Amino acid sequence: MLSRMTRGAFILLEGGDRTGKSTQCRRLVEYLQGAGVAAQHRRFPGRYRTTTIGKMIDAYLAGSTQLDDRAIHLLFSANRWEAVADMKAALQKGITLVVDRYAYSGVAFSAAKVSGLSLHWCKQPDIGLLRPDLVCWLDMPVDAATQRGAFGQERYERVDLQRRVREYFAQLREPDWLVLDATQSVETVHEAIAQHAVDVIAVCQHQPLREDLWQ
Ligand code: Z5A
Ligand code: MG
Repeated sequence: MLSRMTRGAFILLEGGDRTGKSTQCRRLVEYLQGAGVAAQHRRFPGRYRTTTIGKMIDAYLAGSTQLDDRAIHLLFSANRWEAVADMKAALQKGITLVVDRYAYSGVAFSAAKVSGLSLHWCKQPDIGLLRPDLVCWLDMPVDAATQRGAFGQERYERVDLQRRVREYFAQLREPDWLVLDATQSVETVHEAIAQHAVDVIAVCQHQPLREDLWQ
């Protein structure tokens, strides 16, 4: 009997600063690999910081360069588009991708600036990107998140901006998102994510990739 190639799932962790996204991504990849599931961690801008666009984003976040708000928004989006081929190849090989931030961060951070970029405008460049199979929103009050470590010198590490980012995540939230109380312990949050991830991996393995974000 012919065995049909199965694809991996695109699992996204989103949320404000210090909500535990990177901790949970690492924990989920470790758990899935331990269970025999091929899984890899990707980050935005993260892994894709080695590209020319990624380096421009890094310099901007560090404050060493200035850019128009629309220009940096488009660079963050371009950084996702330049990753699409790599992400699709991995998913089609059956590798589940656990992704740390994506277009929702892109829109929430740009819209939260005082420059008045609308949600509608911010979404446009990411339309048609790969759509995640599962979005986990790690949500918690900003004051509690800052107690996990004072903000450093990076451009967006300010309490007022982070509060607005949280409001924009609430506006972007879709009915099928898994919303998690990120004040809970690492293990409690992990168990909820892992259970949903396993279900999603099973359901989407024979489904085509979804290339219709916000369409
Ligand atoms: N940005 C953008 O503007 N546009 C875009 O399109 C994209 C991003 C993609 C860089 O992000 C910036 O880019 C970000 C948004 C913007 N700006 N800001 N600010 P980043 O992803 O590189 O940010 P980061 O440096 O990884 O930090 P983070 O994301 O804020 O942290 P986190 O990953 O959510 O948390 P963590 O590192 O896992 O945990 C933080 C601490 O809390 C750590 O000490 C943990 O041990 C602790 N922790 C974690 N979980 C728990 C629980 N459950 N209880 C107690 N303590 C915990
Ligand atoms: Mg992180």
